[in-house]
Amino acid sequence: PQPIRLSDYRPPAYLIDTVHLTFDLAPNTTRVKARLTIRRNGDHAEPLVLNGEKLKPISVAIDGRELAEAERTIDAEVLTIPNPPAAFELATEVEIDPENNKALDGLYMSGGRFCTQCEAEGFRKITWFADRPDVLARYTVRIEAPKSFQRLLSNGNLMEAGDLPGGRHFAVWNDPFPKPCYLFALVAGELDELVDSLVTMSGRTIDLRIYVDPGMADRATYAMDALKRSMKWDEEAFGREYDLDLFMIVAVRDFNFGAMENKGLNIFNASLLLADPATATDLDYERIESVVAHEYFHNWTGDRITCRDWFQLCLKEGLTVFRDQSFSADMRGEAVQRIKDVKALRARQFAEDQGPLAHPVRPSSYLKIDNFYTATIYEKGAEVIRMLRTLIGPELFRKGMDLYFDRWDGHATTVEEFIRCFAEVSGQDLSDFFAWYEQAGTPRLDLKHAYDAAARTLTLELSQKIDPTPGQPDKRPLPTPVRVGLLDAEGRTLAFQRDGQAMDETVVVLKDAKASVTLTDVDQAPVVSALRGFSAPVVMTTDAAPKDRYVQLAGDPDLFNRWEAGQDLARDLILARAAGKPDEVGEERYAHAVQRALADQAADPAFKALLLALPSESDLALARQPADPAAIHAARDALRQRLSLHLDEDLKRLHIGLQGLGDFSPDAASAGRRALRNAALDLLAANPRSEIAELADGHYRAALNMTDAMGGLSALMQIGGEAFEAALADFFDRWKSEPLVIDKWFALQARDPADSALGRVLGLTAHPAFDQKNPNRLRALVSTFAGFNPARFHDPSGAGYRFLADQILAVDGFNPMTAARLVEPLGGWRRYTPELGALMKAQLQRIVEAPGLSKNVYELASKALA
Ligand code: BAL
Ligand code: ZN
Repeated sequence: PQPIRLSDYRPPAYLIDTVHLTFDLAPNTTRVKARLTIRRNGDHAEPLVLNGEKLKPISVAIDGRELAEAERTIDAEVLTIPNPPAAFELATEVEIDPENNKALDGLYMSGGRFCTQCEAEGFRKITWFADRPDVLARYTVRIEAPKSFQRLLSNGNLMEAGDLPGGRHFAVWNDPFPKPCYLFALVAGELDELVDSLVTMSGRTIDLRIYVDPGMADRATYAMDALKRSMKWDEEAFGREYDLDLFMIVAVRDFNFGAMENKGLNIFNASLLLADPATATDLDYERIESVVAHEYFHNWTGDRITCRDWFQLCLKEGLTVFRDQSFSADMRGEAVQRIKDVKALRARQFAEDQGPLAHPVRPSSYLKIDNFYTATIYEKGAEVIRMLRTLIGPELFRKGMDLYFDRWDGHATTVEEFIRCFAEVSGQDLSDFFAWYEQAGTPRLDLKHAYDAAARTLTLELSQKIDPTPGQPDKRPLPTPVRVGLLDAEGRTLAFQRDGQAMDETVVVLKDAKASVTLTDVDQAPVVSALRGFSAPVVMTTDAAPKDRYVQLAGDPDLFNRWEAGQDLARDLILARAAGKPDEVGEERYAHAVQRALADQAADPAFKALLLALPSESDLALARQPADPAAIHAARDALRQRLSLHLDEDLKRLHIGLQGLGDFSPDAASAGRRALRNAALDLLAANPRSEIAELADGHYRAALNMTDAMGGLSALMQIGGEAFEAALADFFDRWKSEPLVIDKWFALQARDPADSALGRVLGLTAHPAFDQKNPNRLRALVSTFAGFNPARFHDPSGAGYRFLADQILAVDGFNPMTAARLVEPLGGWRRYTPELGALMKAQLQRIVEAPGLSKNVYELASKALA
């Protein structure tokens, strides 16, 4: 297959101004009539070429005249009309089969309801169209269906609705805002409705509606609350007001994405919308808040201003992630949010950057754009925006955003134009900064410091290096903001001067491969607290001694670096043990330092819960190569055991002291207390004794909410044995009619590091509740196993890899987009020991050679081998 390249971009040959669609809905034989007003874009004689896949043609007419077969050609991918007029109306009719659409893009059925997913290229499976983001049109949509499909929804405002003969009804929707077709949406079916409203900053009342499975409306109240907070926040933080009179969200169970920002009609994976204390964990609440915000924020950064082409995907995604992260930080606390965001970035994006699938935030070629909804485009894309704000300052950043909204509202644009807005308002030349979008790979920064006691100066020497990535052997230095503060030996802030100005903290911008900065008026040899708040997405090494890390862990006022110091210490101890050189004295010292940090009455429980968690096995595998997952697992477990022993009394005290009282509240402070209590239990379970098994069992059985039930079950899993098996059976029995809870049951077992767990996971694929066709269920078992159970996935027999490849090949037969997202864990094969790497590679080869493979899976598996 031929790749699509950014350098080949050409403006559309034809523009489409208005779209009238009529849907006659039937599960196997939906008829779609389209009337498009089309005009030639520029002076040329090119044919009209419209995308269309899996469409059964019924008719094609221009200005009311049916075209003869010789006047148009239809193949599996396009409709071509050689000599259309300069301006005309194209009328087409096609038939489609939503019921058998198991790829879940275009129009399909979930739980007996019709729904759509058009990003990136699903609209072409609904009707012939210029399926590219730079063709913006105004849509009117008429939906007709039997009345059993109770709600008939599409984008925009409802214009008309009523009954039709034969037990049928209709609705007509109009969206006054021009949009690309990937933002089109349609939903039809029986749904309950939660209704609310919001008065905007200009005094308009917006009707808010969330549609869910019958009987589930109560579970949408948190999402509604999150929506209203998001709408207010966007007004306050970015001056953005909602535009239509109506905003709707629909929850569906079968969905490839997490959620989708269709104009005025967001469609959500039910797992990211429905919550009540009994069935959702605090993490679910947190994600719902963040994803509701993310999709809402897309109304401005995505819908009103969209991408010129799919290479610009980060223009809307990185920016919108940055916006949702900022919202979550305001809702839940900046430091805790930042730590969680950085953990996610390192786990997914850093791994991507170190493997064969590394790509720039703005890639320059692809086979299937579906494969580029990646951590690099989303999370690293957000980091790039965060650096931009650090470099030019928050006021100029806001000015640049205002200019961007003013200049590009109603248009499709590029990352260059976005950056141009900030260059204009700041007067800075940002051309070097643009390399962050074009260059793949995680920069490695090194920091050395030298203190001159006589001169009272501190010199910081910074250098950067970026390893080659596929297709990019040579790298340029990237302008990198490094936020720096100094501490004295007791961890107190040490003031200093830079360029004659007194300060507590400064941002050093490393523009070239090396930089040197001298800070003056430094009273004593300091502890350097660098890269505060993780001011750039880099891997940093320093010449700091372990004692400096202990000072930071005890009291760095930058809470990110306080946490990071603990992680650095733990990582070094685990890697030393994994390499056969355990530092027992260091381990005791670390356990003692964690104990002191836990005793800090001023610290937030959510922060303490993060301090208690050791670096993940996947993070550790990235830190030293070739990685031996079994040795890492054993070494990490050993440090957990030592911590557990050392902190035994403290953990038990926390477990009792933080017991929930009164009604459940999902707020951040209450969630933080639950997180710490469950983290304490989790660590106690690392040193299993009968009293701890009883404690975990009691915790599970007394749980009044899903967070605690999962905490108890997970602790029991670590301990294993009959109590765990009984609780697991009890959990299934209690929740078997709740699909979102049963997903958790599958995911928990997929994470079990016990020796027997691989057999259990294989067995679960034959469980009556396992359903490969449902992406949530598939991901709960298969992605969780491959991504979060390194000890068992990397089984020396290769059985874990074979299991993943079997699943990829089976799912590729009906849902290539979701199958392709399972490939990544095999992609890191070069980072592992040669024996494991060879086994992983063999499975990739088996995948690539499989007959009838989709472009999606082929692209990722073949790149992983290259
Ligand atoms: N646009 C796809 C889903 C999301 O990022 O919001
Ligand atoms: Zn998004």
